Amino acid sequence: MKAERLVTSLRFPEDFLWGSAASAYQIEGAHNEDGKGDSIWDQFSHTPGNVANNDTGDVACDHYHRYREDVELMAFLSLQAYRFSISWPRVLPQGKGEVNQAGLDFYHRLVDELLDAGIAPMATLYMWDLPQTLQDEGGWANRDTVKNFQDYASIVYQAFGDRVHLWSTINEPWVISFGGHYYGLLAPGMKDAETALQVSHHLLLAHGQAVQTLREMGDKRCKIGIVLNLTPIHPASEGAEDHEAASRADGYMNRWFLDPIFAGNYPEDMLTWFGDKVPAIEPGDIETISTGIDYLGVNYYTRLVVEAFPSETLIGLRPIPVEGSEYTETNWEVFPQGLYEILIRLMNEYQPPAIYITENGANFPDEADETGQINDVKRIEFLQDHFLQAHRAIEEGVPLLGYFVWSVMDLFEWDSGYSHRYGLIYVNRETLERKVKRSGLWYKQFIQQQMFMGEAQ
Ligand code: GCO
Repeated sequence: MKAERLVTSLRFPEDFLWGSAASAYQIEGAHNEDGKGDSIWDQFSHTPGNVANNDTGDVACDHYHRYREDVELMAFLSLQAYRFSISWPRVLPQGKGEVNQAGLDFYHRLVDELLDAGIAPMATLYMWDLPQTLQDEGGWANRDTVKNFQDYASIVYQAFGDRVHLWSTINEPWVISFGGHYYGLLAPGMKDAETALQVSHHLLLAHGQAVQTLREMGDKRCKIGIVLNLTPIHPASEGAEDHEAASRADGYMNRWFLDPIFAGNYPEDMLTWFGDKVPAIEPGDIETISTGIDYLGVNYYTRLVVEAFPSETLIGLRPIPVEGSEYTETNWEVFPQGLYEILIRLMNEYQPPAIYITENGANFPDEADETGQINDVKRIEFLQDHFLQAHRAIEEGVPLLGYFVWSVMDLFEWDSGYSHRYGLIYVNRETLERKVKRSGLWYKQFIQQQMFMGEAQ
């Protein structure tokens, strides 16, 4: 590693929470066991051509059966918190109506195991796996799904609210809306801009209602927030058109979600830009969406540099590669200072009461060395560079309370299947055997010392 990265005196606040994350469909497997219903991801991945190598999450990391071993590994890594998601169709196979006790029981076992290991659970209610039965009725484009989500949320709070004190409602509404309903790359694989915008509104509404429901049912210890993927956007040139494009991209990816949550309105410039595609918004919706949250979860991976591109019909721009920059396998630019930029901006423009980095990580090709160790030095550098930026932001007053590295283990990476590895723990795809990578060992040492330990020391 480069010498300047070996900072040894950098301390984070005492009670800062260091964790790692994963999600139900990406690791659990057991896709049709113990009464679980199909989700849109079961259907999508079973349709040939949607996922690289036609991989599916049928088995994934088999975490459903191996959760004990996995929690042991998390404890070995000294994780203080673990962020996971609950599979809605495991709890409610039809999306509504009858509860599947066996599904709830899995999460009871997982939560108890985590607590026994001294690891704080952070549960996400929705990380993309809508029950297929609800998709058949229109999915998130149908306003009834909001009510069904609220019912599902109450069942889950009732079951776990005594032991899980950190909750998030919806994970990455931008990706669900546009990745799933406009670009068609993710489940349910639709390509319709109006539907995507309607979905975005319903997701935000579902979020607001789920916050209110938790508050009403409430164990006072519970903290609740939403998780947004936020992306700093920079113009490709000094030209006015590229500047406008960058501002539009920011409106589309960041402000479309931040403004209603924190300021109680959709951004004017985007309402004008989307024109007659703007979704149906009923009286009272915005008030619900802007119900106060306890924290904002930020998933940060990269920035985008964009140029005006009028033939792109929804937003009129396209991202361009940056010469000289390093890229991950996903083709995302490595840009640690973007994390600082986004955190400072949140503090200045939106004042969230608290922030967690709910995801940050990278996929690089992981190769074992001659002794069989997975020597993922690039991942260590990536994390260390991002931790430094988080630290800078804390020093400037950003109320950052914790950091979840994505991901705890190699997992099903959505449309890329198993071809992309993000884990601190390596998963052998043939045997499903786990092996802690060098980054995992580095993170363990970092958490224990709460400061950077240069590897060379
Ligand atoms: C999410 C993300 C993760 C991805 C990660 C790497 O839903 O929060 O999409 O599931 O695995 O962002 O691409």
